[in-house]
Amino acid sequence: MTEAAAAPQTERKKIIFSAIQPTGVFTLGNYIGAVRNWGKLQEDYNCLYCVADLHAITVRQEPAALRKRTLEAYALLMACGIDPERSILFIQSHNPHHTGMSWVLNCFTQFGELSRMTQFKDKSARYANDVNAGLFTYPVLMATDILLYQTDYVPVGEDQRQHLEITRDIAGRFNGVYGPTLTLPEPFIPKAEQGARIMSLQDPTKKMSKSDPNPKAFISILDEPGVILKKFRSAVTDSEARVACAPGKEGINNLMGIYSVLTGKDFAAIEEEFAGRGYGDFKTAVGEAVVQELAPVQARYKELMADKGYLEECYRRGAQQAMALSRRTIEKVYRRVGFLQP
Ligand code: ATP
Ligand code: LTN
Repeated sequence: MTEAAAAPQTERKKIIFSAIQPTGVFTLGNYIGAVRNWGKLQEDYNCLYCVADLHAITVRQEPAALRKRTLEAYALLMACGIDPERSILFIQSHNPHHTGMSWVLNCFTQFGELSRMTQFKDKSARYANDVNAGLFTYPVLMATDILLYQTDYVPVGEDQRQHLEITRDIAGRFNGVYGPTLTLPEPFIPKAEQGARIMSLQDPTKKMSKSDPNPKAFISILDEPGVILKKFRSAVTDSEARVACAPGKEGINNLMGIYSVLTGKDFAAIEEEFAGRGYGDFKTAVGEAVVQELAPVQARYKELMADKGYLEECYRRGAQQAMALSRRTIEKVYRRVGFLQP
């Protein structure tokens, strides 16, 4: 018996899994709500992170652009602190177990429960001319991503909570029929004041999204400093000119949230810092904090993109590592449902 196998269960590091779609350069919302936290978890957990290209084609993508964005997303994850030596960092379509197991789990998911997913309702309204079956079964593929690796925790933004709930329902249903097979994951969602939901700069009642047609609505993490400052200056706020947390001040509250996460100051300290000062000063301060935070990410990204050979080496290794782990689960699942061994 190896030492690792002899170690008591309690000493096993818990498993973390998360993913992001290569549908555009990450926004400040993706960064604060999700990706920024992923690097920090590498110390205490066994982490797997993936670029969800299979999910991205639920909305029509131009092939050359998808290829380019997938590599960029991979490099961006590394630039945001994910170390492929410490985590398994891979591209979803490189591990065929995702599509294989997803079919099985489709057969354990009800039409009714998929119809209730708010992301499906939003996206089918937005892309009304292409409400394809992949968009509908998107949550099943996401559940597969998570369950294939016997994940304990899934760090995501608030908008993904419902998808985590359906993942647990699917796993519970499968285990109910066949006995314990799949680990039920828990969400890891930052507290509201720690950026679980960063809002659009042009409509603070909507979440900031990288596929928003209006680029003024989001900060891309590769935006130049001048662009970042300009976007914050034109952020929609209110006419009261008072930096404070209150209903009807969603725009200001969103900016306070961003500033708070990046500076570590709480809302009371921020109100005090900007008491009696106009929104202009506040918006500039928020913009400067964002510029400062993103400078090292942007520098690292440039270095990485200049060495495609290294990126390729990393994603190839990541795919092998991911496959080695997921093989155990998919083989077990296939056996349990009654597939004859090949
Ligand atoms: P798209 O616009 O293409 O649907 P998206 O910007 O919503 O994409 P995803 O790839 O769906 O981003 O999400 C990646 C991660 O970022 C998820 O964990 C998600 O919860 C988180 N996230 C996305 N938008 C925000 C936001 N505005 N605030 C906080 N977290 C967010
Ligand atoms: N649907 C997610 C991206 C995603 C994901 C996952 C997140 C795909 N597979 C598995 C966590 C775990 C989104 O953020 N839109």
